[in-house]
Amino acid sequence: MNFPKDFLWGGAVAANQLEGAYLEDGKELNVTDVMVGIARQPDLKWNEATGKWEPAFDPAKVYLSHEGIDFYHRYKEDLELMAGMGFNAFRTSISWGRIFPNGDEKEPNEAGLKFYDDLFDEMHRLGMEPVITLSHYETPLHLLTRYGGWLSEKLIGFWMNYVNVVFNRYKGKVKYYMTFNEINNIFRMPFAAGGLLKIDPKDTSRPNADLTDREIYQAAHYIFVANAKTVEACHRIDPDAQIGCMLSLSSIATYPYSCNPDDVMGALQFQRKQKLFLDVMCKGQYPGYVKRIWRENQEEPVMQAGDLELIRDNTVDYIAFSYYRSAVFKSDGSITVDTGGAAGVENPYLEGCSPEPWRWPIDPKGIRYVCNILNDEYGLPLFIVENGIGLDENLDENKRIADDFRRKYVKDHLVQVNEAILDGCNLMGYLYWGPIDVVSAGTGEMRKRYGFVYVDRFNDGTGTLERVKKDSYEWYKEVIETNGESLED
Ligand code: BGP
Repeated sequence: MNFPKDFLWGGAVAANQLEGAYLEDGKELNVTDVMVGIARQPDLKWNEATGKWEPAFDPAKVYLSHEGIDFYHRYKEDLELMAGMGFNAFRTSISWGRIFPNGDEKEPNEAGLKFYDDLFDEMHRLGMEPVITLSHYETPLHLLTRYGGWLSEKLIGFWMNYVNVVFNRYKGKVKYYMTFNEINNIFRMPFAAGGLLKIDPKDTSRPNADLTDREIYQAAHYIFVANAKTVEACHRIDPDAQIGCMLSLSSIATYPYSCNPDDVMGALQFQRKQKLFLDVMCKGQYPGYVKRIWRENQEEPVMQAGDLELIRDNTVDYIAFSYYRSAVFKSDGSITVDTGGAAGVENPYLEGCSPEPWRWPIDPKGIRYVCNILNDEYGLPLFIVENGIGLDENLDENKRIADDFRRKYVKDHLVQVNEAILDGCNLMGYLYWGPIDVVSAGTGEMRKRYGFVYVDRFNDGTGTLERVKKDSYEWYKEVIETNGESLED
């Protein structure tokens, strides 16, 4: 095994999926607070009188993220459990709304800042490097209902207030930042992943019913400008910190179904929908293929003088990404995107998929493939900040969970990560997604469990919140302890 000595081993979570305390210590609603699953519709209704979208909580739904796994109050216990596996890195996000509850205040909320101060101190005490996402589906709701979110250029200013406060406050405490989690999901999940809401809709049947691609390209441009300004601010305020983009890159492993040139070209065009984000944030320029789309569909975003130079001069330090599965593109088949990446036609060459009802294909070699493509095309350090498997699990009569399926999934993927390192990829680390059971991003449920640690909470909101180590806990611990050598067994 060839994992570097300083390899970052650990796990990743996001504030909105585990903190809970959704209205505590000054925090107001954010985008995920008004939905059960980001792949679904937000619970908002149009108020004709005020001409605004308003929260419309559905009494028939359980909003599990409101309490999460109560990490806000139990983080010390949970971090101890993570440290128990030997983590030297732990990824979480700062919930923007804890720092600026509505997003447009002038002054930050001290209680929110203090929470993350204490959290990061605790991580350091336990020997874990904080790896921090600045925005993980946590845009304050007010910014959407009042301004339209990132459809408005004003968001750049509100965002910069937030990140400037963060960089100054946590200077020296956080070495690894990422800007916008999986921002390439903006087309598929514009509300939660993109932070977009049309505030003067022609169709009020549902939020964003008449959102156009042109509008999304415009919002993406504002986000690219914000990304570049954030990179500049981070480097200036805290020169010892590194800042990366964070993208869902499973879909880089979108294979052509056959050697039919339509399948091959189609797969390439599909990959480019993701590569666009890499090209702008890593190479500092819009690629020709997107300019053609804009030209042919009148979708070119409006840009301010200096935007392109700013983007060119402030590219990210590393590529952080998630990888869950690969997909197959067939020119006459269908292909969709969700939190796991793309889902096209079935790949008969894979060993299988995760059990019902999710059935995510399992393709360990895909992670090596993605690392190699990224290394060849961008030459930047790579950080795998999400990879994992969600399973429906219950404690047996001995209060045990024998999750061999998970162990095999992680082992097979890590073996391929090792291959990628041998191939010459510069891998910074591997953070397993959801080392403790959290609320699922895509479906908003607890039943889809990723953890090495089980949390006693169920889809109906019941449960004691007790934490129990699964069998994989000791196994992952050994992998980390031996810096991957134990994977050879
Ligand atoms: C990624 C998200 C995570 C996450 C993971 C698994 O897209 O960044 O927040 O939860 O996917 O997805 P899910 O929770 O839908 O199974």
